[in-house]
Amino acid sequence: MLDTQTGFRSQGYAVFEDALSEDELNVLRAACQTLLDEPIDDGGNGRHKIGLGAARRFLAHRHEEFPAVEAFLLGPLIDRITQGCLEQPAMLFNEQFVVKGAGKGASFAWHQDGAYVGYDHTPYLTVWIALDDATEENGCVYLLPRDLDAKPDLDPHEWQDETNELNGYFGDESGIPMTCKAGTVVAFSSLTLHRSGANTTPNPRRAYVCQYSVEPIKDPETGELKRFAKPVTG
Ligand SMILES: O=C(O)CCC(=O)C(=O)O
Repeated sequence: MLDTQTGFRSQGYAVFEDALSEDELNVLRAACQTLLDEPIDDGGNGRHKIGLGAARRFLAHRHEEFPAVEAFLLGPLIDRITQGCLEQPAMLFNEQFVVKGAGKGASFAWHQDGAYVGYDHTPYLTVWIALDDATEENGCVYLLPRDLDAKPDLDPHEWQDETNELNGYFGDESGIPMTCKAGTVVAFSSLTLHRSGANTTPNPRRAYVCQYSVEPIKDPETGELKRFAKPVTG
């Protein structure tokens, strides 16, 4: 099952096909639906305003309300994936569902996740989990492979007011489409450039994005902890 971590440092990502059980998928889908049923909140209160109404919803930082989600986030599958990629114990730093609305789901521009942190930090791991089959039609993620040892830094990003997002790549590459079945994990570094397409299908495209660091991520000026620092217990 966990087959491709060997290339993680040289490629900047690894794919774990069919990684989640049906039960794990259902736990995440149920939590996602509960949050989707709430009124839309496009961000703010210390979060980036990256939502775009029903077209691109980020349902963030609510795992403590769902004990089974928290158990998953800190459990054995995540332990294997994070140890495989980071080669050391990890802690939960951040989590959010990302839902592209049916028929109108917005794309998401090229970025490195670390560009959203706002200050120097040790690169971390994003664990992107498909809750639906991901296709080019419904807004899958596209990656630019990156040798993490050769290119260990953040690239310049520009904030785009019209689309509520950072853009960190201005070249011609369209990236490798991470088309996959629901239950697949695409794990990539916070240095790996990625984007996602629009959802033109009649069904929503749901994903769960959880992020793992090797140390607490703190504002170097204030010492304030960003998000979470919960050890993965396995
Ligand atoms: O799920 C997606 O469409 C991409 C999400 C993403 O790039 C992110 O949360 O950094």
